Amino acid sequence: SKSPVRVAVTGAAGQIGYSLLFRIASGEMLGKDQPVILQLLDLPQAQNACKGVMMELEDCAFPLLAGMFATDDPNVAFKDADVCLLVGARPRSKGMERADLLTANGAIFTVQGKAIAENAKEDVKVLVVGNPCNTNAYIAAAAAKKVGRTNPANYHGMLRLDHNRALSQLAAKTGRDVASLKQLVVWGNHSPTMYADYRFCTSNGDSVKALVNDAVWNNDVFLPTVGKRGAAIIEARGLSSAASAANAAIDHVRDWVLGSDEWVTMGVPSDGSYGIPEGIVFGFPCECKDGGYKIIQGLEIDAYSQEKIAITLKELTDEADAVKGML
Ligand code: NAX
Repeated sequence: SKSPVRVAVTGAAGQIGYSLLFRIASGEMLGKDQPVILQLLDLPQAQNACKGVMMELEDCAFPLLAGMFATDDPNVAFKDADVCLLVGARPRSKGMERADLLTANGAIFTVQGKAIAENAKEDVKVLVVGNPCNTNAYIAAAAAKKVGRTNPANYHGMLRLDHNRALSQLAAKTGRDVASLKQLVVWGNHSPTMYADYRFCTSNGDSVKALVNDAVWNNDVFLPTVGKRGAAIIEARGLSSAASAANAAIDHVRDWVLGSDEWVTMGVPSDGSYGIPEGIVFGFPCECKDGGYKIIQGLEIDAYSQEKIAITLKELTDEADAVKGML
């Protein structure tokens, strides 16, 4: 049988953690034949809650769960990790400015990026879920780069929830099965500025753009619905998206590790593709194979798309500027 893979999860006592850990332990992320060891990181005041989560994990008697521990020390949590899911982050409190939020998270993700680079496996795969996830991933990658060892291209931000949200909206609009929809892209930042782009999307060989055939719906309904979905969930549920965010994290890592025949949207450090400045963590269409990923090249960017991409990019370069002093 396979030797266990070490998965570190931060913010393990939080609501996304509660939806995530059980699915990882049951094999939904890395495969039904892949044992896992869970390495949970959370703040000192959340250690008791982590204990409770571990008791429940025990009580599931998952055959694939080969071990687990909880800690408040990033150096311990990331030790020999193969996959790191960075879910814990500083939420925006009342009256907190965006700049304060960025620096508060900058402090967390410089520490964690360094701890990962110093302790995890050299080929570690890192997915940042905690918001602002693109810039947090950018910060972690920058901190990791100073240490060396790990691959800066393996520090990702999560755009998959936006991708999945867009897929469901398109399935409802076209009346097609969600599974039939291929080649969707969500460009940019995990924020309301993201640009979900179905110009290349097909359903059983038919163009989804032609099926929709409604530029007003695209601009006035589809993009705002996907972009503001997080806020709509908070409004309805009284809590932010958790199970769907955990599901998206599992999708992202599963496709990255096990490969995917389809395009998937990943927030990855730009290599300069599509004119996005190098290093900016940006939603791109990607192909995953042999444990790696490649940005799909050569897609035509029309004037409307150029404008949308410029808006979401501007937000990210502003965020990068705001944290420059910390890197
Ligand atoms: P919760 O507040 O339920 O849980 C967060 C957990 O993180 C808490 O247990 C807290 O103690 C812990 N934590 C805080 N700082 C930490 C640190 N420095 N090290 C380790 N643990 C730390 O939040 P939850 O609903 O689970 O959301 C977690 C994060 O995901 C938030 O930043 C949220 O904004 C973000 N989201 C990202 C999404 C995405 O698509 N990228 C969608 C869902 C979600 O909004």
